[in-house]
Amino acid sequence: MHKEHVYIGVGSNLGDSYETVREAFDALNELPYTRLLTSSSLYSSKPMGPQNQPDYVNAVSLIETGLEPEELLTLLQDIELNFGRERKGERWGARTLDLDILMFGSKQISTETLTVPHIGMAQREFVMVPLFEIAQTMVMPDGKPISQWVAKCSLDGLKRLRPSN
Ligand code: 5RY
Ligand code: CA
Ligand code: CA
Repeated sequence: MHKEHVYIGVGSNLGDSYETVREAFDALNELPYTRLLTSSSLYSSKPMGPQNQPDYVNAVSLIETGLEPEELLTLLQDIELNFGRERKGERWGARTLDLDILMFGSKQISTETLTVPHIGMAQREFVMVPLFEIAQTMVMPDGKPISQWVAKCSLDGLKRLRPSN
């Protein structure tokens, strides 16, 4: 089967976010035609966008999958719902779990439901720092090495969390 490497952004800021992110890694590994290759450390991060919400726990995972992008998106949304995500209140509000497709091989996708590479990821330190941990030689969609983007990130508000086991 044809398989692609896909980077997934993981975030949580409701409930036991540390535990939720760890369990989300397991859920990714249990997707059909998919295995989890590696995950970054977990990071605590100050909210970007609306500020009146709890700090986030963020991480990035790398999976290998035979799923098509739209199939993967649907299954990621199912996982979010299984973790109790509710869609209500303001845009970009607090959530128990958020799973974003950051990169899907070298595909560029622009549909009603899915934009890949993920818009704005290069400006979000809570994406770029964990991504750099697991993909130090990645070339970004603009052709520049990831190290150049990470160097521009403001790191205040981002803390690497100590592994709990
Ligand atoms: C900006 C606006 C909206 C950045 C900006 C969003 C997370 C954004 C978050 C997360 C942290 C959101 C999307 N300028 N903050 N804010 N972690 N998601 N720290 O996962 F990301 S809402
Ligand atoms: Ca997100
Ligand atoms: Ca999302």
